[in-house]
Amino acid sequence: MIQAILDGLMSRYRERVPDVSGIIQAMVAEGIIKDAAGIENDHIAFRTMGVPLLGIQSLEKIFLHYGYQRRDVYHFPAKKLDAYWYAPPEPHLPRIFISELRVQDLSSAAQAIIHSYTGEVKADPVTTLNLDDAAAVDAFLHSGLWRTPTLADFLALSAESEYAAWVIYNRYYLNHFTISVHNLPAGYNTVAQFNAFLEKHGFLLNDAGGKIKISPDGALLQSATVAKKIMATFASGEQHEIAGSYVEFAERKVLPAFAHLPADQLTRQHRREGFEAGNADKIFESTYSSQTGRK
Ligand code: OOG
Ligand code: NI
Repeated sequence: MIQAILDGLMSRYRERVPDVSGIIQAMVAEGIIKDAAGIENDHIAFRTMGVPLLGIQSLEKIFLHYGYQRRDVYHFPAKKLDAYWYAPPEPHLPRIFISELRVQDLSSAAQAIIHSYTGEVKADPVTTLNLDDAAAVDAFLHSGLWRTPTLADFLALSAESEYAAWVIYNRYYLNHFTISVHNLPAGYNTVAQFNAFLEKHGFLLNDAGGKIKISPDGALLQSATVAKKIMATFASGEQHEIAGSYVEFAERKVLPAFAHLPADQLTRQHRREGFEAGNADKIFESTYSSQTGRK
């Protein structure tokens, strides 16, 4: 069951990212929702290493197996990333966004560090998984694909690609889930209003390119918290604080063709779909030190 896999991802993520429970509690306390079940999850996101046996082509097999469909590709030349989004088989399930580091575009020193870890993977690990066994898939998503990195390797990668360093330590841990704001009660159903609510409660928002990331068509608005630091234990026991995961917020406006529909008839298909490279480019920075180092 895809639901069991998604639940497993969300439970690990809630444990690692205190902002998740913090935001849900603040929403309940303010009367925005009755409980966590009142939140619509717009999408979840993963990061991967773009090497032959791993990357998007490997991880996506899990979700394709469960009926997700690959949609648009996005390129991030400056960050050396590519990404796809996947449409869910049923409208109550979250979309999925999977990005991949263009490892071959890094310096030879950084590539050598990455390959020293990813080289431990001798076959595409998803091809040997029984994808119908949700418990096996859950265990796979939360187990090491390669040995625990050294702090020196982590820091060397960070200097060149903070994304690379994030993945070498965090692997397939959920990078974020996304609260859909457009179906929330009036007063909270725009990203601008929801951001004001979050800041009133002390949550720190990613301000790269502005706190609200807006697609050129004006119909997809996104914001995100800044990832909190987690204490990471590296090889031989060294401890160092690194960026964990974050929470995102999305507002999808009703498409002009459906503007006449009454609010209670609106469903996902009437709203702006997909993602936006310009928005995503800034959202990635929620785990970058330019954001995590802010006060
Ligand atoms: C993903 C950033 C992009 C979106 O919704 O456009 C994104 C990441 O930080 O890995 O989440
Ligand atoms: Ni996102």
